[in-house]
Amino acid sequence: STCILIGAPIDTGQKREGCLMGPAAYRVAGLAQSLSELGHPVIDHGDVALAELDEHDCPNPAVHHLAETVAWTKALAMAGAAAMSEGVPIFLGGDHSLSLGSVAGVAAHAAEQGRPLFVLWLDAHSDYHTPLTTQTGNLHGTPVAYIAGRSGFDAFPPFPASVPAERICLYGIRSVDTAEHAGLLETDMTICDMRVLDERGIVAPLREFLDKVRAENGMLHVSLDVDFLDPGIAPAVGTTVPGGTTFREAHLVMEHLHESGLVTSLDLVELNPFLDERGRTARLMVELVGSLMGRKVFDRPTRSFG
Ligand code: DIR
Ligand code: MN
Ligand code: MN
Ligand code: MN
Repeated sequence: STCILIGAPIDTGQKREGCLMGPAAYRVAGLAQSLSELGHPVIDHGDVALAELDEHDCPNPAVHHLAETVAWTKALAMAGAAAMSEGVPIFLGGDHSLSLGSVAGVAAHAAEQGRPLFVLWLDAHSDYHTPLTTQTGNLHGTPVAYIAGRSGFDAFPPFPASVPAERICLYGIRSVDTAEHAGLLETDMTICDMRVLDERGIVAPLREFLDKVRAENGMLHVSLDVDFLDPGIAPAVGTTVPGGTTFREAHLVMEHLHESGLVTSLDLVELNPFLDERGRTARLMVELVGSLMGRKVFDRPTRSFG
């Protein structure tokens, strides 16, 4: 399938600078070439630019960069919806606030097609805050709530077609704030936290979710946060959490996603190249996208990881 690269150099969803270099790092790490080698045509739309900002107030004084985040959400939703009719959009972040927009665009497209959208959230965090519950004020911690149709997003465009919680799967989580936890307990979201994956293995719960997507002829959006991976293999992220997925677990997830044939869009988020070790994390992410797009272990060319 044709891969549509959409750069989203956004770093206002959290407080550490550097994520805005993410799209450039993926390009330098050879994402487009890797996809071409696998036989996928690649169209790189370059980086999305922001239109001017509108003023927005938020009752929660902790929230910062609300106007920027709303503007990014609108711009990325437009770019995402358009890219869905060209191929498989791959959003190059940028912090995870980009998913407020990417998934909104994808959801609008799915609704137009009359197909249910499913979301697989590969992350250490549940990102289920609203602008009213967040204590850090970092809006990268909110996209799952927006996608699921939680209230508190008054400054944002109404989410096009909320994704019912049963169609969202949080995978690999191991850091959940109190307010998120309370909110999640009221939903039917599929929550495969790290304990579940330790006990059941990385494949079985994923297969169950993919079976649901297939049974409903769904579209599948995958949101891959760098901190899904263990910090030992992926240090270039602002919010490392110990106990993440290993190199092979992460590749295995990607390989199963490829074999499912279900993935229709992808976010790559939270890479902070300023924290990287000679592009090590960026290259790992590019390798993971390779597995998601069809590279087999047996075909894998010899490559060194720094
Ligand atoms: C954290 C979110 N729970 C917060 N952290 C994230 O700031 O609300 N890190 N999403 O990737
Ligand atoms: Mn800032
Ligand atoms: Mn996240
Ligand atoms: Mn995270």
